[in-house]
Amino acid sequence: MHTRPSSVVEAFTTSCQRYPQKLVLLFEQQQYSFAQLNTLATRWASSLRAAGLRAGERVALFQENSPTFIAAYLGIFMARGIVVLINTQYRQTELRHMLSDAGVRMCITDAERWPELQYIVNDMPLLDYVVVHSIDFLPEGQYDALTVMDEATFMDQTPRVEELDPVPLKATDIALIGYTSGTTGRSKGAMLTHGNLVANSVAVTTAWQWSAEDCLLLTLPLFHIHGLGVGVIGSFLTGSTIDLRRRFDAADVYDTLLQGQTTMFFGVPTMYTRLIAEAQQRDVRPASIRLYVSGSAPLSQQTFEEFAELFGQQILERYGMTETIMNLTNPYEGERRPGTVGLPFPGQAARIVDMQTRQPLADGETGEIQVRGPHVFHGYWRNREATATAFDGDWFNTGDLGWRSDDGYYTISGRARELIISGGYNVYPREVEDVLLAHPGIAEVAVIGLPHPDLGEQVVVVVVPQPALHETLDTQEVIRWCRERLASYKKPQQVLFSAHLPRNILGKIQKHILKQHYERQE
Ligand code: MLC
Ligand code: AMP
Repeated sequence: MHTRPSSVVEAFTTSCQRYPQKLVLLFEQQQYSFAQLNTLATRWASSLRAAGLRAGERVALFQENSPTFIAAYLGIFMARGIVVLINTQYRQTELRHMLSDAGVRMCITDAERWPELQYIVNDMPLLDYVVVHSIDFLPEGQYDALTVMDEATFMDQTPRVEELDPVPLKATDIALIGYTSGTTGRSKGAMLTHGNLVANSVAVTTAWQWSAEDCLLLTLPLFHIHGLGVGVIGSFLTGSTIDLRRRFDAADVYDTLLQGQTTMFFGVPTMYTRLIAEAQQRDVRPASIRLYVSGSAPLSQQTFEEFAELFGQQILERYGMTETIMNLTNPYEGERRPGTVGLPFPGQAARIVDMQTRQPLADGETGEIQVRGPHVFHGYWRNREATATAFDGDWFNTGDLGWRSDDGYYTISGRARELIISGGYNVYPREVEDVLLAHPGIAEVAVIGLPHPDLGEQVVVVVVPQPALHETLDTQEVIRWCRERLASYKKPQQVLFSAHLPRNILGKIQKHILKQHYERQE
């Protein structure tokens, strides 16, 4: 038994010492051994330091999956910085909020993202460095007190160093901030420590029998804890290989599975429904791999069964969230029970409490799921109030509703907070409503989630137009308005017009009535 590393860097460098020549990362035509990735990450760290990054300062990663993402991620830790994760689809308003709330000092982005970022950089007083990679030519711009550089120039500004002299990171040091929303529209930065990430990774890799022999096909975006906190850190810890893709593509995944080097695949349910559709068009089936995992959204029994029939394997469903990384898992060796999210990972605890009394409930009774353990986050960034309400002593309130069977399997049955999960991305109705209410042609609006065959749930808006302007407001205009102001996955898939919205005697919109009404019409 090895001693537990105290940081993500120590987990990685321990594997570097053990397996220097082993491949840790495959991406398009490139491949990196542990030693090569270490050299690259160390160069990032020394360049960040040379650019003035100090311990505890925040560096945003706003880019698509690439080796640069992973090297910069490690480099920021080696330089003792804090990583801020940003969804690549975010538009100006979302970027402005997160970069200013986190007080981001540097941002590492790519050519495709840079034009969107460019709009707001001058409004971020703390931001003083932007590094753009995968760009051939950086157009000149006027940036007050801001340095914008391409990756090569940034890396060349510092002498080559093979080793940094790091003051070892402690388990209590903050590693990253992931933005997530609760009941309000404004997203909050969840702070995960190095100790949280490593402890959860030890639990996950133990439970799933993950070893240095594994090769993980990773198509999930690296700006969420599913891809990064589970996929990347688990691979560093175990000394295994990541076969990274820019993004998910069902045909490409299927072809890769047919080649036979993959041992694990992690996905959201939408990816599995698309893999089933892909299999239905193919004559050949991939051989069994060691493990298929699904999470981030509910996996339907139908998908579980169709996949088992076509691929001859049961998907292992697990449950997590940004604040706690992974919470519950179906067993690797025992029964994988469809419709459930399994049992707590080793070293972590869960329970169900009554929504009103906050007292633990008996098996079979439905209440809020609470979790406790070394994986539970440090709190919300600069938001003591939100942190205080998120905890009940040392139990974290997940905001998810569920029940436990008498043999310990948890089932998620709903959510205490308003949330739509579309293709594994969370959409908070309130945020979309706030954006739509600013439209001059909209008098009232309600955003609800309805079932969707591919995405699980879809964003649906019910609009009451301003009487004088109702003729100019159409579906296209509502979608265009959202698209300009929000990440594209938050835009409505359906726009429904209504003369009024059902409200209770206090004036609150009764969304359950709207949902029932439109679900019946589907
Ligand atoms: C993309 N689009 C979506 C969408 N993803 N719309 C609604 N919901 C989604 N999830 C839209 C884009 O905005 C775009 O619209 C169009 O679809 C094509 O974009 P794309 O990038 O080509 O989409 P696609 O490849 O089809 O993406 C689907 C997907 C992706 C399922 C591969 O959504 C995905 O990678 N999801 C994983 C999310 C994830 O990692 N979640 C983990 C969160 S952590 P347009 O109109 O602009 O063309 C967490 C904790 C835990 O939840 O337990 O893990
Ligand atoms: P996020 O805030 O983006 O980290 O999303 C976390 C939320 O995703 C959880 O609170 C759950 O509501 C949901 N979630 C994650 N995994 C599952 C799962 N296996 N089944 C149902 N919901 C899930």
